[in-house]
Amino acid sequence: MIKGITTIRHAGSAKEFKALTKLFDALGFERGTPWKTSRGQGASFKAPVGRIEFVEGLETIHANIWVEVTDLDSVRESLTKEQVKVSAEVQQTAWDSRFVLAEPVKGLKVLFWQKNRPEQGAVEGDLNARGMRFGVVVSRWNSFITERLLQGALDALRRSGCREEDITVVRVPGAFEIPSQSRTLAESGKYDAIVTLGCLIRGETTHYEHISTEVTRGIGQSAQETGIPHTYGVLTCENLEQALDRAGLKAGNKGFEAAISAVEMVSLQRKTQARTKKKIPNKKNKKS
Ligand code: DLZ
Repeated sequence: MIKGITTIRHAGSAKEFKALTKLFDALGFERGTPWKTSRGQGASFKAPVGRIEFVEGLETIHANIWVEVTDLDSVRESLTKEQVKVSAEVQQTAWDSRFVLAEPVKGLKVLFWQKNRPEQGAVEGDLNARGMRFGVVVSRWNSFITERLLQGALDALRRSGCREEDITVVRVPGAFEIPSQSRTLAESGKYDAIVTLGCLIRGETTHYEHISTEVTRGIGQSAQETGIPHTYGVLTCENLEQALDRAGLKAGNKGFEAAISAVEMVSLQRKTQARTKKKIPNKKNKKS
């Protein structure tokens, strides 16, 4: 019976509405369908998990909007970048978490919190693409399909907070040319990840097996040898119908998925690199 939960806040003015939507866009929230009438406007933001919680007792609530995050420190940085007022700095709670309290517009407080010990202690990438740079290599062969993959990929990057100027789209003739261009972009050092998009259709492609094997191997090799994450949005299909399904109809859009995976991989790469970085011994403290 129950379909979802929406918590609604009045932004106050159009200026404050703009400030709130700008912040939530920057944090990588997925947008819902907006509305605008002569009486006003609404902007909705989706989260992977929603819940409503009633509280009783002495616990301080701080804000009516609580957003659970996986990387509180990045959120704190975004608040500074977005020049959002922070009413209470990052602090520990009595219930094994940390929070920061923001006031994006006067009188409207948003509490961001993170569990100190996330489930299973796994290292995971986030989906906030702000400040990340992407190379997108897309083939023109079967452009009817690959242009849809490209639209899906761009949509995913923008929704994740990536700026237009941080995305470079490179078009190549066919899938066979994807690996070499991907490698050129990866080696340039200008991109955090490469998204590859193409479409091979068995029934219409001579040497289908050879081309698809070579493309997959080439993209994998470029990723391994450059250390830059590459994600795979190259469709290998039996027929046009299957390709259409994977380019935005029944089976989602593989371009969107490849781009989202790229965002996650960049974030993950940064986290694992930070964890595995060798500590440089401090000479001053070294006993001779
Ligand atoms: C030649 C060819 C064929 C037959 N089929 C496809 C296809 O289904 N999808 C695709 O992306 N590219 C195809 N190509 C083109 C090759 O990938 C390559 O661009 C050309 O052989 C030039 O090197």
